[in-house]
Amino acid sequence: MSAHPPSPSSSSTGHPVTFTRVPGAQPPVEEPGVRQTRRKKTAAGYKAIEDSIRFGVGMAGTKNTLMTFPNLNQVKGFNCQSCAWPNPDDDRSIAEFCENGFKAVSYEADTRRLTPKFFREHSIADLAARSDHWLGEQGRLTEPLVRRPGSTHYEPVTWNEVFQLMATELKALDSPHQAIFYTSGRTSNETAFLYQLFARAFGTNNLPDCSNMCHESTSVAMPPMLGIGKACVKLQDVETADAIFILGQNPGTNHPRMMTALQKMKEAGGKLVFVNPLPETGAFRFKNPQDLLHPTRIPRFLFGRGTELSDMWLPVRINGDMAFLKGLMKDMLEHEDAHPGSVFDHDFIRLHTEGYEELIEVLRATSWDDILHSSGLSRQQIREASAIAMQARSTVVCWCMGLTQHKNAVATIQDIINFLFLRGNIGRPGAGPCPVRGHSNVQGDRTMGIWDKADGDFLDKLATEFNIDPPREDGYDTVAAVKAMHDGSAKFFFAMGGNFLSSPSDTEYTAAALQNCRLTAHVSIKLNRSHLITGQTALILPCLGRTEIDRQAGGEQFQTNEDTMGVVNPTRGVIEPASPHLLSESAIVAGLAKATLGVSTPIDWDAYVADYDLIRDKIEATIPGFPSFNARIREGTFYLPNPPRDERRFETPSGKAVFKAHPLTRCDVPPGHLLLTTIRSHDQFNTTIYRNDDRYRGIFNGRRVIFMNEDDLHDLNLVQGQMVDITSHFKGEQRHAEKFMVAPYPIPKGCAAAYYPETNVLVPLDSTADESNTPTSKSIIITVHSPAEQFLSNGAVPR
Ligand SMILES: Nc1nc2c(c(=O)[nH]1)N[C@H]1C(S)=C(S)[C@@H](COP(=O)(O)OP(=O)(O)OC[C@H]3O[C@@H](n4cnc5c(=O)[nH]c(N)nc54)[C@H](O)[C@@H]3O)O[C@H]1N2
Ligand SMILES: Nc1nc2c(c(=O)[nH]1)N[C@H]1C(S)=C(S)[C@@H](COP(=O)(O)OP(=O)(O)OC[C@H]3O[C@@H](n4cnc5c(=O)[nH]c(N)nc54)[C@H](O)[C@@H]3O)O[C@H]1N2
Ligand SMILES: [Mo]
Repeated sequence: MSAHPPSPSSSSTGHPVTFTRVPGAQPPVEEPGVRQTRRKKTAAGYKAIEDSIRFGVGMAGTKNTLMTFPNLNQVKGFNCQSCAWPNPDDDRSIAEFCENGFKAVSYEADTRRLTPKFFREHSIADLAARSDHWLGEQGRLTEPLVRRPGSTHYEPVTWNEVFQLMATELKALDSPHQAIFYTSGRTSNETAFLYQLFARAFGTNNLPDCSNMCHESTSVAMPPMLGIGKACVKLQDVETADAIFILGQNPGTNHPRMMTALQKMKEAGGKLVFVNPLPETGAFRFKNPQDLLHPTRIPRFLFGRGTELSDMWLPVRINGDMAFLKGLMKDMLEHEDAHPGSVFDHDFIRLHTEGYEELIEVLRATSWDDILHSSGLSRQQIREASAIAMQARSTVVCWCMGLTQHKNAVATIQDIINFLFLRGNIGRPGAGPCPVRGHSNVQGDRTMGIWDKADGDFLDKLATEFNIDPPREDGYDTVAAVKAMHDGSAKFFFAMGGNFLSSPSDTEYTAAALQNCRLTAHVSIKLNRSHLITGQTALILPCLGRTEIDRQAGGEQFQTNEDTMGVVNPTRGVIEPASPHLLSESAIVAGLAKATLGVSTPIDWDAYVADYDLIRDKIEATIPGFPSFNARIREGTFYLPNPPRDERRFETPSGKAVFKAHPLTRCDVPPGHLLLTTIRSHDQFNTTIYRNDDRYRGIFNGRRVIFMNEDDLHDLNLVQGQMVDITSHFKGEQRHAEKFMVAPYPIPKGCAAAYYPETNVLVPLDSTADESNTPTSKSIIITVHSPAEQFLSNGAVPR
């Protein structure tokens, strides 16, 4: 099976990419009037409480709100569906959640229902013309739905027919590799394990997941250096670090509970360096609503100005992080040269690492001119950041999508690890790499074997444990899956959650790919755009959410998740399911597996669904780190083993931590062009749009906004509030997105930012990170022009 079929439009150079637009593939352009006001200077505070309650009660009602929140992130309750930030090991607060967790839970615990009448009244085309926000507002799915070939509407269908339909299609394929099984990172460990087992028993490793678009660059960068692709810190290390560097992450919006840890770190005297093209509100001042739960801290919340977080904000150019990291290390090297032994941890380097000399050679060869040009920072800014790094006895580096979604992402992340190695910042308190994962169980899903790569040892174990013959060739990742559907080499698409139309790059191309399938099926809790751009036959399969009680033949079940620090947590729903027709995700996998594989495999799918303990026993038997899984999880949470963190041991081929030296990649943007990064607003979870606001950045009532530097506005003859179209440029191809409001913003000159998923149409499918194949959603070369203007084919904008 070829993993990389031809590119979308490799034949066309120098011309706009002429995709026929698929109606409804992109969110509609018409929006109420968008408004820009002043950006906020303090994160959270009263407004966070007020907003959460208003949104939460409005959506989930008082009863569901009162039933869910006391149980959220409690050991006997359920885990938040929002981000993967960990809970404290002990001493959990009675309100262990944040504003955006509140929104995520309420969104699921919605009291509104999608009835058969709704689907009779709304054709698929009608639904596709609505906004993403509107789709989510219509309530929970209540029964399985089918769109039969040629039909304009979805209609109810029985679960039995659902499984028969899918099994018939799967059995009719010429090869198992014509089927694709996608996963979004909300799926539990138990479902993920069963799901990958089914895909492999069926005969394919086509298991793309949201991780391919997310932290894949991290998962590729870290193992060759550390022997593991996960964070090597515990929550306590973040709270007690002497210095924390945060690169390419907006914790105030996307991991708000991380702010409590940063507050503790600051109160203990730590320093925070925030590296980001944007002055994100959450990085500066934080008023912690949790303070209201501690009598001694209430006055601080009521009368204080909030905790000052960042000691330094470095407004790096988009994708200037590698240059910054090289500058940081080069400055440290200059001090080390002047006073040998004063900066680097030579004992650690000698005893535990290899590749040091090569790194030093690269640092010496990298010029300050290149560093300053590419980073967009001054020598003085780098000097000050380096002083913080050199004074700190322990340093943690956190990063997220601002680093992973660039062409050179893997090499940049490897420079973070190089930086940490130089001062032995690994395997000791308050120190280490901290990639912050996005989806609440995306890390667990990968641990469970959701991976398009064929991992020989794991497949051997599956073969022995289940008496199956799993395929040994790599499958499709997300980008390869889109291409395979587009060129017809894949015909069956199944998604365990997520929004496969709106999350990947090149929306119009992805839409055509999905439409090219014989069957598309989505397991989901609510409607989203992927359900509306379908294959010949389409299925929507409604499942239980994490808030809901999961009753099976063997009684009430609980499941487990793994957070970004490798802690396995139990999660147990507390409210009645939204409808009696919902199945658990595991039951859906089992139904599909039974109908497809029949008695051809010796796996008793019904038994696993009746009692998830049996799935956990199999996880224990096949995946390292889960001894006595069922017993331990009943006692609470536990950490998965992490050799670099726990023992300074590195499971690399040489047993050493490995420095990786790369020359600095310059990122030059042609004159008249800008570099665009795509970001999340404060009121969305990925493609789920809670509301059309972005309070911290001062944007209200709309999402089609492009943040630009004042100087660029001036150079391009643009003014605040003006509507512009955006064109992206890649290898001579052009892609277009219409009607964005110009919003002047403190972002480095030459850089721009706009929201995802509205701008995914601009990201070329072939523009991916080296090695990890992650779409480069954070560096897109664009031009902007007012709609009336005729723009020139070379991309230059007429004055
Ligand atoms: N409420 C909420 N929580 C979420 C999510 C959500 O959508 N909403 N999504 C979840 C998921 S799946 C993920 S992966 C995470 C995402 O969490 P983040 O990575 O924080 O999300 P993004 O909005 O993509 O933000 C990237 C940040 O990097 C900055 N940035 C952009 N380009 C660059 C660059 O070149 N260099 C640097 N240094 N910075 C850059 C942006 O200004 C922004 O602050 O959050 C998770 N949590
Ligand atoms: N341009 C651009 N593109 C990006 C990114 C970016 O920063 N910029 N970020 C990328 C990243 S980091 C990620 S992780 C991906 C996200 O990609 P996905 O994970 O595919 O997308 P989500 O929007 O998180 O999926 C939301 C859908 O999941 C369904 N859902 C919610 N809860 C459940 C549940 O309990 N069970 C099931 N079965 N379904 C449920 C809902 O129907 C909801 O519509 O997008 C990527 N795409
Ligand atoms: Mo993500």
